[in-house]
Amino acid sequence: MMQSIFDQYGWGNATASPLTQGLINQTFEVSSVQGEFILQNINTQVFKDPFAIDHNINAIGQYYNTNQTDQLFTFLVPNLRGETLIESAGKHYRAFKKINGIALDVLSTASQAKAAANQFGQFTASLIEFPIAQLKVTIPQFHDLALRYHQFEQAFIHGDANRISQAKEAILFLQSHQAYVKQWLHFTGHQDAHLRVTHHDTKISNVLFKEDAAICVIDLDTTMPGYFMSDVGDMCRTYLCPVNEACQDLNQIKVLPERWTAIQEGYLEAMGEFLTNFEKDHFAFSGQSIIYMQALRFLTDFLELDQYYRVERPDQNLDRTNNQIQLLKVFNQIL
Ligand code: GN1
Ligand code: MG
Repeated sequence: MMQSIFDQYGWGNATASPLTQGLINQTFEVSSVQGEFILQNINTQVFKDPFAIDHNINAIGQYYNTNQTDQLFTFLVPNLRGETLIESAGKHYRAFKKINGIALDVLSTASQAKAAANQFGQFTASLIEFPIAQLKVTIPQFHDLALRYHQFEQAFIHGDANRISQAKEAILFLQSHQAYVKQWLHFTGHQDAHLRVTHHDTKISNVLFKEDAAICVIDLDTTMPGYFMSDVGDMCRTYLCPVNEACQDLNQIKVLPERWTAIQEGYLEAMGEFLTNFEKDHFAFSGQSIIYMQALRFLTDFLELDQYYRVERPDQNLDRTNNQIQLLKVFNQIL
């Protein structure tokens, strides 16, 4: 199976070992005579149109090739037929040239938070002049908080009855914070909120580090037009706390104020000149709304019997939900 894919790329004597950081796609590190590559099997349950992703990554890559030739970027590797997306036994694969760097699972310092925030900010800033209409929407309404709330409501009506009663407390908490949805709609409907090239998955493992420097953003599957809140919000969700979304011990969930300062400084250093005052006023709301959205999404999936996020045990999506709820609570305490 793997061999037939290697053959399509012309990789001789290749070996592949799995990388397990992502929750959606299957990822392998490939080592071959031709070099080191990242090979991914795209989850087409989640990404229904893998050609849209392929199109976006190539469009941005071409833009950099013309306008910013020194930009480090996850360029797609063509197979022997020149295709950057291939189908094999009903599955879709694509490969990247491996960039040397480390993907962290959690951060250990505020300076890493600043460096990552700055790198994601630079990504959007570097594409300010990119013709955004060229980007395809890879997941429709991906960060639409109103839709996420609606899906959550559907799940606690039609979802698994046992799980609904098991998750009662989390359901009540999320219902009682529904005001975030209204605030989100107020933001997105405002004339001073702008659509820009947005990554939509700015967790720490999606930026490569070399020592303490963030060198390159990776995983552009959800890069599409969006609001800065999506990126800054996901930074808050994943950089503020010393433990990540997998931690089940709620006592360890804390928000480190110096990380909150670091996110603002790092992001604004790159994006400050482009954001409107209205957008800047929504910095804290970015964190609140995206943490809230992630709690809704994990809980929805728990109630729907884990159809979306990969799990190793039955309560994992509920534990992830409770982790995110706790994070939201402690984040609100520092604001
Ligand atoms: C998913 O696959 P991964 O880990 O890059 C998800 C993100 C969530 C994240 C939570 C397409 O990202 O939105 O924030 O899990 N991506 C998609 O860990 O749903
Ligand atoms: Mg991702």
